[in-house]
Amino acid sequence: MSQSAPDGCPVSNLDPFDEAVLRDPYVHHAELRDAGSVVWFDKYDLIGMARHGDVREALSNWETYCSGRGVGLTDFAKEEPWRPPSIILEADPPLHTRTRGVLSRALSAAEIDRFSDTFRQKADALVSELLNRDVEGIADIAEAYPLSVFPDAVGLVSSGRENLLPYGSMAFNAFGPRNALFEEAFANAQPVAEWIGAQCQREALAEGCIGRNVFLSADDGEVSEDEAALLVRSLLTAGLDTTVHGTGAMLLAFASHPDQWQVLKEDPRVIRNAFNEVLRFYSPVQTFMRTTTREVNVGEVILPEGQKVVLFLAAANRDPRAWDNPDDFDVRRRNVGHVAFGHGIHVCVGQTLARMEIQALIAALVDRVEQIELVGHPQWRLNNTLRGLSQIPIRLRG
Ligand code: OVV
Repeated sequence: MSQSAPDGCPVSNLDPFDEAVLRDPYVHHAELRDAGSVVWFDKYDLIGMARHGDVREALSNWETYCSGRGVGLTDFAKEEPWRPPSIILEADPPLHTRTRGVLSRALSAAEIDRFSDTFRQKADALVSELLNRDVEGIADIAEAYPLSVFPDAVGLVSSGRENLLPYGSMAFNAFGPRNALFEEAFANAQPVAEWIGAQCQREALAEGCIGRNVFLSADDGEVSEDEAALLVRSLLTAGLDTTVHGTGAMLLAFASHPDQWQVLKEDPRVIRNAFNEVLRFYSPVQTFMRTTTREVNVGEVILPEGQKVVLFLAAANRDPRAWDNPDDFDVRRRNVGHVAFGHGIHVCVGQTLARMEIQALIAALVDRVEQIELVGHPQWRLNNTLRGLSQIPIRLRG
């Protein structure tokens, strides 16, 4: 486009947001990793990193690779973001340190533990209802289960929960270019965004729930009332589509690897590691971006200040430089160090909640289901950032 590649930087003509690439990214990820530590995408004036070591280094080095200019293609220093920026995701220290502290407390293990019995009961009830029937795994499980637990945990009291998934889809598409996926997601944006805005207010949230508890930090003077509302917006933006995609990935992984389901049946203590393996293997969040705050050397290549850098979490999670047989789904492998939740100061602040939700569902399934049988063809749902299914016809054989 307007700029040109830094000296010595390999150039790629790939559009990483092309629908064919999003549907089947693996050969492209391998090419990007093999090209070098950094690659220049001509189409977007964008640097990419796809190797595990480089992605981890960029995620660790928040002073050089900042988030305050946005974690998508839009550089907030130059272009208007689609909504007021997130004060945790799209922020750097010292603001990020303060807001992160507030959400860390609202989402701490002690807070989340209060929901553990409810999650398990909802999961058990759903599995009983669906056992030995043909089910549409995404609508009936991957969407239905998180929708049955997450909005209540946050404390949403009013109707309109059907707006949550479309809003998440908008937010995750908005990290990419203004392509057809973006346009489609934003076709009905205004009523959806308005509803979300209304749910972020203190009065809209049930006493004692996670969202309402964010406002306790406003009472303490740690954040303003408006900041508390923006942090609830973060919960609502990031908390549902992610777990829906994680649950769908879990179903796909075990439907296509029945031997691995038997490993869980024999030893349910493997569930936690198995969920990490699902995340490593499918990386529901495929990419996040950063912007350089200074000139920085990456190997032989010098990146200028103000350079957007896309970090391919999914490619890092299957980098043969970091993993033995990365394309094998192995619930017993040592998978610590995967970057599906990110890494460093911005690592997913809601992961305790996400894990508890999905592990409760896996435990309920392990108890009752002999095999998650694939009875039709899975369909991919395309998004500029998220990779997951729109459909997976399965039978839970008890
Ligand atoms: C889509 C997304 C992911 C993570 C955090 C947020 C949004 C936020 O709004 O803070």
